[in-house]
Amino acid sequence: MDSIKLWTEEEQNFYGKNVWRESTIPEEFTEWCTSFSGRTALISGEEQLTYGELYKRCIEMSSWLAERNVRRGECVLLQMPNSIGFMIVLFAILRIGAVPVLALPAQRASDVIALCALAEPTHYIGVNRYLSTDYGEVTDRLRSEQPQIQIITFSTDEDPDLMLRECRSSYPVEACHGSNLDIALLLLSGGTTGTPKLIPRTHAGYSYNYRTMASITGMDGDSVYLNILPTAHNFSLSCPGIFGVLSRGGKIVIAGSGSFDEGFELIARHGVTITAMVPTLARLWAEAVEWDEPDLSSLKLLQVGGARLDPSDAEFIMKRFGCRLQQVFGTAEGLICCTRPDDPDSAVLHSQGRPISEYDVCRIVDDEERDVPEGQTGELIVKGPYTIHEYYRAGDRNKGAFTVDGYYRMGDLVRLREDGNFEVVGRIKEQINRAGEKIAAAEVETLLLKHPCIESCAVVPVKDEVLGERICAFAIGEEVKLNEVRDFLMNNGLALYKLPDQLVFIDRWPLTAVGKVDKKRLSQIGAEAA
Ligand code: OOB
Repeated sequence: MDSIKLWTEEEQNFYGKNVWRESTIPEEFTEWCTSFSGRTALISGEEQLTYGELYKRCIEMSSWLAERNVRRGECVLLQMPNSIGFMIVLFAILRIGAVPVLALPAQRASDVIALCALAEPTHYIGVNRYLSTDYGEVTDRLRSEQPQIQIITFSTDEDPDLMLRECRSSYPVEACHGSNLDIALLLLSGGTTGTPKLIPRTHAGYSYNYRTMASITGMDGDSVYLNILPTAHNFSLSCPGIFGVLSRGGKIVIAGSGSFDEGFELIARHGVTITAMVPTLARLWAEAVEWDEPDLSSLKLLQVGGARLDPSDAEFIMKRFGCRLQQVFGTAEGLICCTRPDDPDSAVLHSQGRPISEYDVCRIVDDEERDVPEGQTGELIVKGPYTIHEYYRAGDRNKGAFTVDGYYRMGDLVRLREDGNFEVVGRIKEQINRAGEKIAAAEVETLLLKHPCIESCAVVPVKDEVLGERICAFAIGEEVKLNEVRDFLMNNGLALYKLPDQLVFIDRWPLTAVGKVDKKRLSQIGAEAA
């Protein structure tokens, strides 16, 4: 592993005394498994594992991996679908003190190759196939382009829960006792295309992240968390996600897919109390509630985050699920904001919440990094006890992403409301620059959703010879003509220069690996459609 830029010495002393724990994540894992030994930790299909059993399986797996040369301080690229096996392998790698690089199951060969070139892992650990995805192309290309990487693939054919029963060994491994400021894992940054960026999260910072979220969401031994989003994503791994729930002795139910029929059944069967979704999925499930009439009475908290949630969708989702909604606005780089379960509806429906830690230092700034006047919109920049100071091996690419005094630039345009919560107005890059006029995609989207024929929409820039960028609106719903939509928007007070230049109806959204609407892909489709 290369070393990374950390907090200043002064910050480290302060956080070390007041904020962080001294332990590493695998040490905490051992504590959880010991304290909650007899309780159920994981459920997938018909399989169940207690904390004690999970611990035993992790130790066996770490011996098995160590025998195959997985070593402390080396990177291991891990790409597995959500499963009990994924958790066993993840905790086994952590126990050895190797550093898992968490690729998402939906990432294809070219992404994996790029990640390997950057992280230089000694191993790739994956599966042969899952649902409709065959990972043969990934492993074939790795064999020819990165022959030094050892490939371990588990077969999912006979054992869909990836219980990996064969992976036992008596090879001795001691649990690694590293420093809490070592890199625990490398997460992928949200960017969908181009060279990937790797996010080095330390044990101290990551553990603080999931422990704080576990306490805000009130996790305890009675909590039952339904894991739907890819486990490798920060939202479902630590907000509170898998780590946060396990740290309190709760149960994790692993869904095999994102489908609502399976999800509703699991919620009713296991008495699920909390789950996390992206807005597109939450809306879909909320619609299905009407005809499926599921029993969702056990559900206490529905977390929605990862992308903008329109207030009218938020209201619809909260009503249909019949439980508290929590908006989570966070990033794999660190900062997590959320509304609190006891916040009034006005905050839960209309804002994206506030930082989870009193030690998060957030500023809203203009192009010249000056703080904007109160209540004005600007870019959110942040530093604090769990936000990174640089990407792993990014060299000059770190420059644009951090300020000279160590703040991470979120790239999001936000406004601080009077109640102390942030409202995310858009992404800096989601501004459309139409002949020099800047248009926030979100403003047009909010008005478009008021149109009776439009169920959901996304507004993106499309390269244009005359305008530089034109405004392209994508919609799902009943087809209407561009002119009618423009008239409608104008009547609703939208400025003339913000009216869409192009309107494209589509059947379903192209999605990124975690299930957010893929706006880059939409820009391409818009260019091709013209
Ligand atoms: C989460 O993390 P990433 O790293 O995949 O993406 C971060 C970006 C943010 O900078 C923001 O642009 C967007 O995703 N975002 C939201 C949002 N939550 C994330 N935009 C509007 N409203 C929200 N609620 O996406 C992530 C990580 C941990 C918890 C939740 C989400």
